Amino acid sequence: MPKKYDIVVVGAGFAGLYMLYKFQKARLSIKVFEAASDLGGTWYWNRYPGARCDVESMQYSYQFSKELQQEWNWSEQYATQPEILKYINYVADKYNLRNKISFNSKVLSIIFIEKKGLWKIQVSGKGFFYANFCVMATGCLSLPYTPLFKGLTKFKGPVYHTAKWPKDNIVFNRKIVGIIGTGSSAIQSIPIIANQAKHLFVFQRTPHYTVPARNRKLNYRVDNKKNNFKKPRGFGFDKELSVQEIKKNYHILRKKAKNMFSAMAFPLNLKSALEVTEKERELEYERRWQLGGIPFIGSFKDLNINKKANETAANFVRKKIKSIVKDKITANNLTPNYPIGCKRLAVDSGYYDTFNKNNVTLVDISNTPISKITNNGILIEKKLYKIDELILATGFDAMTGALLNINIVGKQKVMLKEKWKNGPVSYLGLAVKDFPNLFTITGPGSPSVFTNMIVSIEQHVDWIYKCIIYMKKHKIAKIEATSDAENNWVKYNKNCAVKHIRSSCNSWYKGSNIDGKPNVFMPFVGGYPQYYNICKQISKNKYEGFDLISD
Ligand code: N01
Repeated sequence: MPKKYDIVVVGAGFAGLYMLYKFQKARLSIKVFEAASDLGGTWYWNRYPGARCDVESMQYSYQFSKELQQEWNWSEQYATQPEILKYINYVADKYNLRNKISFNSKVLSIIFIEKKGLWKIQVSGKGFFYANFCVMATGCLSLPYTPLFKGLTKFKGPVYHTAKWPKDNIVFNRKIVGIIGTGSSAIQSIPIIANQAKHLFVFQRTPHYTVPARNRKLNYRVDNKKNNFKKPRGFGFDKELSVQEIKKNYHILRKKAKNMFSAMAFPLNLKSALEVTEKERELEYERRWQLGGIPFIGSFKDLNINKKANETAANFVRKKIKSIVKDKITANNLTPNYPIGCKRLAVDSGYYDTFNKNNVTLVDISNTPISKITNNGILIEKKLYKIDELILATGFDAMTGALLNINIVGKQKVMLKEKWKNGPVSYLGLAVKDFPNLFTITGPGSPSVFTNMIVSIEQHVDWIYKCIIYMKKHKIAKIEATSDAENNWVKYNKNCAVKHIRSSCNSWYKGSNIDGKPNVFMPFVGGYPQYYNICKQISKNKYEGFDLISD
């Protein structure tokens, strides 16, 4: 008889770990299965050169524990992948969470056994387990995507995927390197690889917008008498603000963040880009460009919802590209023609400037896709680009990939794969009809990738925790989204997306990066505060939109 747990969690990244922490004292048995050999999720796998988070470190961290928040010291405004991994490990050790995690344990299938009213979980190499509840903490960007390039397996040299980077210290000294893709991962790694490689060929299908990070060491003030916390614009965006001042006022900044669309605190201009003079507009864009990071998109309140307003910001960045990149053809090829922020805005350290280096060549493949990969290079029409090593920065099967990679079968043998064949449908991005007692942390249909992920993770875990404790207290055995609630949520999601700039171009938000994936805008784009209130109201109304089935 397989071992039975109250709760099985899939994934030991930020979400799985917090889930474990939350239920540690709940007198419920809980087990986490993780495919990797250690903690970290995204931050375990994405070890490519230059990998760091583009949400400020002091925001991209847990807030469930005041003590943890006070004792951990980040070194830079934007933390590197190794520092984030160190932080996750610190949290696991501090709260003694490791002993409930089974590593090297890939979940293959999760099947609802109606007779028993339990989920049966198959784990590679570990056998079968039963659980009352299944919580998918599988992440939004965790299944790497490798396009079906003809000849890829024939390439003689090493092939790396940014999202599955080896643990060894890979250095590209004296190598001719080809990188395919120009999304955030490529944008972060290209400047570093260009400093090492003999030559770097960047194969670009679509140019991406990116703004400078202006990353810096955080300010640990020795002289604590001065108080700069008078009118904080948000965490590290105040260069004067010391870590001590931020920590003293963490609750104010965290609250400010939760009232923002993206659950991130940064200065937001409440004027429309179209109500100010051109001079004022340019000044604001320049100020933000100098400030660095994601706040650029907060230059005016309507950049995400008004195409004309958006065009003013897009034009500013287009001009910047042309002023930085000296070669005119390269500059033109690097200049996007779609709205800014439609594909996720990237944050870089010297990206555009890298194309001024003699050892870097941008290869525009927008009209002439890669014909094939040969044993020693990349063939574009008749031209062979000879390379020693190949990097695939080709992204992820986002939002649904990791979930559908597991054979999840619900009531009456409904397969999640089948149910989502035309795109994901869910209630709140948290639950799916026909899949009772199964929750998806930051699932499609929730704000997830449009927010500071840690805030959204904590909100979902807290909600699930409250729900399970409520069920125990009221002797409820099963919770399942109703058809109506699910349909209404999907409809509402669609309506929100139509008005938003982010649904106006091809991107992984829509699944358009993957051949054959349904073109459906997946994240909820109504903003974190609205979403938070909806979830809160639903639990307050005794789980409105869910069927609750007693023991
Ligand atoms: O992936 P992407 P990513 N032939 O999908 C190209 C997060 N992230 O790993 O745009 C040629 O953005 C594709 O071209 P196109 C962040 O949310 C966060 O870079 O589809 N090219 C594109 O250029 C980010 O948005 C951080 O035309 C092909 C690239 O590959 C998300 O992860 C850091 C191709 C893929 O770009 C994904 O970023 C890094 C083909 N057949 C990532 N197929 C932080 O800082 C695809 N491409 C937190």
